[in-house]
Amino acid sequence: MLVGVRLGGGNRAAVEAHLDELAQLVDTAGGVAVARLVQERVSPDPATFIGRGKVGELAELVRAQCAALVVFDDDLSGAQVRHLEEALPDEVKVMDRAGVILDIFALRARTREAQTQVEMAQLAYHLPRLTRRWSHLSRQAGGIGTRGVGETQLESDRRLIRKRMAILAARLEEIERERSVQRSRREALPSIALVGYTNAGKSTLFERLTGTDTVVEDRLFATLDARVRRVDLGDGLVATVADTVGFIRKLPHHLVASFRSTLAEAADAEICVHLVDASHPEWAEHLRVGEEVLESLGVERGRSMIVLNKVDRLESPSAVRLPDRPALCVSARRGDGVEALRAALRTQVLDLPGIEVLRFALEGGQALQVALSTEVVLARRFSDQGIEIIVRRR
Ligand SMILES: Nc1nc2c(ncn2[C@@H]2O[C@H](COP(=O)(O)OP(=O)(O)OP(=O)(O)O)[C@@H](O)[C@H]2O)c(=O)[nH]1
Ligand SMILES: [Mg+2]
Repeated sequence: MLVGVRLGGGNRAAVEAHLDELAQLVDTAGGVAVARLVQERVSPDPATFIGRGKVGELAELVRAQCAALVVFDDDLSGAQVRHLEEALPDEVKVMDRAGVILDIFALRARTREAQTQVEMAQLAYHLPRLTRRWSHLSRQAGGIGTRGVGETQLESDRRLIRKRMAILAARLEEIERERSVQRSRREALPSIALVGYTNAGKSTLFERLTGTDTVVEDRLFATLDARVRRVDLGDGLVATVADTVGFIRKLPHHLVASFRSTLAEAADAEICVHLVDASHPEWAEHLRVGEEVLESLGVERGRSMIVLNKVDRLESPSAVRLPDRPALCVSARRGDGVEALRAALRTQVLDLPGIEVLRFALEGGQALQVALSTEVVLARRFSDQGIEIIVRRR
């Protein structure tokens, strides 16, 4: 059962679009959405989010549909989850969007880095929600005098979680150090990151640009780890390109914090290619969410380049247009526009600070030798006129 709330006279279509996406998330997590309930309220009810009356209606629907799980599109507090579970038939669980996203991340995490980040995010998510009393104890003693026992148990649970989180934090710090060592080894090469909303086609484009096989799926969050490969930008000019974890609206903050080392790949890139699925009805919101995340990562506008993907699905390419900026249009799947993108990236790289193109006559031996030995050479090209090298000065 999916539950959405239209707060303060918000847009009904937007609530439905968010629930469509929530249904997709539930599907990715291995569930099936059987029905949805939308409630209108001025503000959320502190105890049940949707209000007592609506909870009765929800319980009826859950019973009628034999639903096992109720997912709210908005964040719920620990107390709200508890109140809702009490009011619903036994065994029915209540979760929010963040809980589903975490579940997907846990399913997808493969590397040690991703697993550590996911576990950290899960503990951070569960810590404030750890409010249940030990029901077997309170039932035995009729609830009287068990308060102390329950609280003690809860306290020791919390202590255990905090201890585990400290261990994970240390491990993540170590992983982050490793990553930054790797990054500094690659430092001489210009760095490009592919970023954007989940399912925008980042991995497909990564594959196109680098010629490697990657996991491409019509699923949310197919990629959880940042992967970095070399990319040829034409005429032998090389850079690194990173495929990254996708963004989504209402991405929980603790999750962003836990995924810092993965997202650092985007934050540190000299050029961010912000990929947007132009065939998605909500593309404009995806673009906005992406820009927000990039801003929170400290990526300035000048460093990012918007690229509209999946144009093969559009009836006319002019159907999607950005009001204030030019954007390249590509089809990562079919390959249209990818070479133009490569050329645009090449131009951007040549514009980066410290990058210079040096030309030497064929017999310009000495000066060329000096340049080759003192600069980082990114590309060299021979022609009738002489030798051209692209260097990066430090
Ligand atoms: N029609 C069409 N489909 C595309 C295009 N590019 C990617 N797709 C499809 O879109 C889906 C998602 O592609 P991915 O490359 O996995 O997307 P992603 O951005 O890496 O997604 P996450 O890793 O989940 O964030 C796949 O089914 C792709 O085949 C395109 O240019 N046109
Ligand atoms: Mg991907």
